[in-house]
Amino acid sequence: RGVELDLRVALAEQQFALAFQPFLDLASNRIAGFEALLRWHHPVRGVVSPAAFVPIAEETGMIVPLGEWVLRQACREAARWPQAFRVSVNLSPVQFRSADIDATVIAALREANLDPHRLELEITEGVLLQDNPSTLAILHRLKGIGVRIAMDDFGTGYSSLGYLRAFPFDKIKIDRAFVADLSVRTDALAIVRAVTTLADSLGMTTTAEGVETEEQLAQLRAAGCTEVQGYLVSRPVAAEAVAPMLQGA
Ligand code: G
Ligand code: G
Ligand code: NA
Ligand code: MN
Repeated sequence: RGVELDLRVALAEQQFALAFQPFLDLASNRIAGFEALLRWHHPVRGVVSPAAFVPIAEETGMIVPLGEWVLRQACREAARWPQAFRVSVNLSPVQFRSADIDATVIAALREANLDPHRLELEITEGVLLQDNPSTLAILHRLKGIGVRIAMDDFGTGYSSLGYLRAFPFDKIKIDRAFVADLSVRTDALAIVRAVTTLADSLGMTTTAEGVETEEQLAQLRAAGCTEVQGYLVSRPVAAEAVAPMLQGA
């Protein structure tokens, strides 16, 4: 397929880049880390969102080399930051199905000389849905060396509660759909409160995604969220913009 070839060429010709979006710790009001978000700087189409090409990369298997590039690049960038912030990397379920993802992660950490405690992997319940017995072993192995594991897009799937029991996540990312609903539906706040309480009792932290207004921030603070992420704090920025942002922080 044309797109698969495009992706191969793009990887070879270094058309991919990472954008970084900070998350803010609400207790200290300080940046706690950055999520790495993949961008394709297409020579004709301009900047292409991962929503447009990750599904194709998954279908064709290109997500394996592409995901490896993301891991290595994110670790390399984080190692150059002036302070030891965390870096979060999104992993596709397909990366667990093929390839030894744990070896890839460990190699990326070693190559960048990055402390494993600074790396966080964001997985969706799709990873656990595959019912692959090696998935849990891989997650436990990575957690064992200090890598943090976050459940992404929490609340959007079918049986997220079951997945929380299947693996001891360090962090739950509350999907931005719930945050968007905070101003329009009173039950959204009840749901966020329930998730933060649940996370607390399971020894996990929470990050609310897609925070755009001061009102949402105040509600999330009152609900006991650990961290927030969203346009209110910052849009995703280019790698070169991370260090200047930290100097101002
Ligand atoms: O940054 P943006 O809102 O365009 O991201 C759209 C979607 O692409 C989000 O669901 C995000 O999690 C996903 N995404 C961003 N970067 C990566 C990546 O490096 N790997 C994978 N698998 N998904 C990513
Ligand atoms: O699925 P995931 O949570 O990884 O998606 C991350 C995506 O959400 C990124 O593509 C990013 O651009 C987008 N995003 C980040 N902050 C906000 C926000 O405050 N509002 C909205 N609408 N999208 C956001
Ligand atoms: Na994510
Ligand atoms: Mn998410």
